Amino acid sequence: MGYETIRVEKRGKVGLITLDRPKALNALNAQLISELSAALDSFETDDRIGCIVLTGSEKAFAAGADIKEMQPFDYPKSYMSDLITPWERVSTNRKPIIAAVAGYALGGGCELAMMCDFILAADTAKFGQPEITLGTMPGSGGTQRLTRFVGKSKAMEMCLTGRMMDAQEAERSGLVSRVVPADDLLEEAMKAAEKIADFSLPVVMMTKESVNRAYETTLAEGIRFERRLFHATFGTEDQSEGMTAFIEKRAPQFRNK
Ligand code: CO8
Repeated sequence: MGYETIRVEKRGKVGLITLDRPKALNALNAQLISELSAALDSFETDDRIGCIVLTGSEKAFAAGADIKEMQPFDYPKSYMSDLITPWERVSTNRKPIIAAVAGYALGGGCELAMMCDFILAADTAKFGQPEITLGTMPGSGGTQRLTRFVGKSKAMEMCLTGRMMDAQEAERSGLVSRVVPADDLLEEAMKAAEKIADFSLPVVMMTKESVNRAYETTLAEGIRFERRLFHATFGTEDQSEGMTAFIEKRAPQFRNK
């Protein structure tokens, strides 16, 4: 499929998606979200892909939802157009997605990064929910996910003032997993993705599902859910191979079964 707003590549077992609307700082319009959803769907169903990296440009991961597209909307149009639902394909994808963020990740851009499984940030990254400055508010999970990442006080301050946080603050407050020099961002993201893609895919997917469950349930239910999946890993050939390889002091050859 030909894409106009993203670039899509397969690099070995890693699917790489680059947001590509440079003139609009990768503002997320309906076309981009639709293309992103299609690319994610194709990687999700591709057995050869074990992990996905989502990135932007040096200047912007994404500077938010496309303000020019939204500006003429009234309430019925905003409600009926259902612009936000397609974004959910990012958070419902069953394979791991790493957001590699350099430059601005604002509004919907920050929300998009937070829908991924973890965020690797360049030292140039800037995160923020500036919707309040436009007379609106986060609409794609910002008030919910940011609060879970950084806690109420910081999330509230960011959503109410529109202040940006830099990469160091984002790491300190748990929004990003790691900060790396901007020049190394893609290489570091690819290294992490290749590592994940070399593990057992069903076990990787179960692990992702289990960590995500922590956000949606009580501790007791989450522990029970984890235990069921832990037991399920013993139904895979890969668990047998992984443990046998350890005992035989060799590298495991996972077969994704
Ligand atoms: N939408 C549309 N165009 C944008 C956006 C955007 N979010 N951000 C930047 N652009 C465009 C600019 O209009 C400009 O285009 P042009 O050259 O045609 O005027 C071009 O990108 C370059 O931008 P700037 O000249 O402003 O670049 P600067 O380096 O001076 O500034 C900033 C960079 C600080 C990032 C600045 O562009 C900015 O403040 N952008 C807007 C940030 C923002 O408010 N984001 C939140 C948007 S609202 C949102 O995300 C709601 C999400 C809810 C879910 C949505 C579901 C649809």
